Amino acid sequence: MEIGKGQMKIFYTANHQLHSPEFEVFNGEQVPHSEIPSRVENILATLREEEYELTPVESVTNEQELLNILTTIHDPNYISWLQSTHPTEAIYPSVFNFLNQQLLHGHLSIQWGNFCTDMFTPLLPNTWTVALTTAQTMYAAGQEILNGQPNVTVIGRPPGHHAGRSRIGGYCYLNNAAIAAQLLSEKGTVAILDVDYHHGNGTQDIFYDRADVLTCSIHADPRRKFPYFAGLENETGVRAGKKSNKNFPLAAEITNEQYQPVLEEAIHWISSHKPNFLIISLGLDTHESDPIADFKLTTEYYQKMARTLQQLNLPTLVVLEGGYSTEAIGRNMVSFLKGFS
Ligand code: Q9C
Ligand code: ZN
Repeated sequence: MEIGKGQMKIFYTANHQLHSPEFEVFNGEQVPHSEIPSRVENILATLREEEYELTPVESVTNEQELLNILTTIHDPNYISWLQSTHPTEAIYPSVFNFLNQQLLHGHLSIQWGNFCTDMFTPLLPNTWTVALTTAQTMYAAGQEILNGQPNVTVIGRPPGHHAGRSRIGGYCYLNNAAIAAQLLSEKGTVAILDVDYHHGNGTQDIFYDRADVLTCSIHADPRRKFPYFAGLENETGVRAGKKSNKNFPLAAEITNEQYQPVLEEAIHWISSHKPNFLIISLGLDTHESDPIADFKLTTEYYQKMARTLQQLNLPTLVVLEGGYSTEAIGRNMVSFLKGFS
């Protein structure tokens, strides 16, 4: 057994393939969807080759507790609509609600426009089932941390960090990191560090007025990349959450050498707030081969990234966010996991 394997418990969602979007809509055109089952299948296959022990989460065993958490971090109207709506085909929004009155009438493509922000995030017949299983997996992972397991990783889909309190998008439906953060926040201060290529706007939104969950994101500058409408340095939190959010927007083609000092600055910011728990929103779309992104991080670098994160010396929950190279994503995840010892 490799160093570190025993210290890291890995959960995955066994049913993720039931959520399989075919296309997204960009400028009126259908383009193949990037957030597809082969992402997670490639990771699981690579982890099995490397003889990691994997624990599947197959069913929802804590539905009431999950719904309590979900209606705390998300608008209860959104959660109840998602839970009770049973689309028989893929639903894409047609009109977006800009007043937030949530008049739930009309075709499902109108109703979906109450809650979503873009045409990249279709509602599919099994979206709720799969997203809720991933939520259950996050709950189980959070419980492991509370039971004293030092490091836990969740390999799941769909991702979560673009899902905000009442507006979701960017391939995300329920905010997975926020589910675990809400659970852990009952026992201490939580820091969420988002290293996905894209700004973690949903996570920022959910905790923007709270001091008990710090949020920090390193990402492509939103002046040129999704989510476009959030992610600048001057977004630092409000009310009780003043100064509890930190953003690091970066230029294109960032290399390992350019990324590392930013990561160290983020870690310094986090440690100055003395949190009790760390959640890593791990997007592997920062890799040099990613088809929708333009950073230049290498496979080897993810090991160094993980070692750097360990300097915080905190119980750590890692959750997969983006990463769209279905060839490299498994190797990149293994490299990251090897950095834990
Ligand atoms: N056709 C996450 O990484 N823009 N979401 C796609 C490419 C949306 C990314 C444009 C990117 C969303 C979790
Ligand atoms: Zn991303």
